[in-house]
Amino acid sequence: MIGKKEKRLMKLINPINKRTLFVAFDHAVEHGPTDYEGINLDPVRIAKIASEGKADGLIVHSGAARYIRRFSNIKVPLVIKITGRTKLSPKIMQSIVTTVEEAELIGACGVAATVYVGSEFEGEMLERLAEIKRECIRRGMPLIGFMYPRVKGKKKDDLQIVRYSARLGAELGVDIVKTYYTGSKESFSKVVRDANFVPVVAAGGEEKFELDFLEMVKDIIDSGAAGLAVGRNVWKKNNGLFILKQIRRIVHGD
Ligand code: FBP
Repeated sequence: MIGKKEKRLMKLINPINKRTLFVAFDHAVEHGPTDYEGINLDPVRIAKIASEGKADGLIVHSGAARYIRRFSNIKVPLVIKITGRTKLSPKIMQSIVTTVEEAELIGACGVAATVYVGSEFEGEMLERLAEIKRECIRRGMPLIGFMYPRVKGKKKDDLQIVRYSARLGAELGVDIVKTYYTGSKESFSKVVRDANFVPVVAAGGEEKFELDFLEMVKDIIDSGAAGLAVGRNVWKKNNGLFILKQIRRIVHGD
């Protein structure tokens, strides 16, 4: 019999091609609205793009999720980010900001939690990951681990530490690992191979020229990754919906 978790996962990952495409919109928490001056940060606007571009999920915090549910009838599957931090704090750490119970009440198909692997607060974040997993298991809720390296003196997309971080997520039992793209399909295929018992998705990263970004998407898929979670390269663009549709064509072939 298919359990709650499998049913939810089937909404987030295409059960036939095993691929997925998320739109990520947790940036106003992590970076603040002032980093995106001039961009319309209304969650309903972004949810509309995600839905019309047929994203497999939209990653948002609980307040934005509630707002989308209340003020629109957009049907995109929601993944609720349950950890967070602001860039105003010097601590490289994410706290639990929403419970799995709350995410379930809002109707989420999954929850997402960040671990800064290698940060001096890694221990606390891993303990919190254990608490989150316990609740996810109890409620049949898929967990996406944002396994993000934060090692002093190292670039965030350094291959060795990205490989280590992705593998850590797989070992610790998250359902989907999301991590930084390492810049080439050859290098990212190592990340995917190391964590090959869970789907691995790449973060989109900073805004790029459209064609360069689409080239990167092709490389991500050719590396064997399950897909990607794209934020700025969609909702910062004037033609975000058009770009998302192009990304979808590469990820899912339709
Ligand atoms: P992008 O496609 O814009 O990179 O979004 C992916 C994401 O993981 C977001 O979910 C998150 O807010 C952001 O990147 C974090 O980026 P960073 O760790 O570089 O601050």
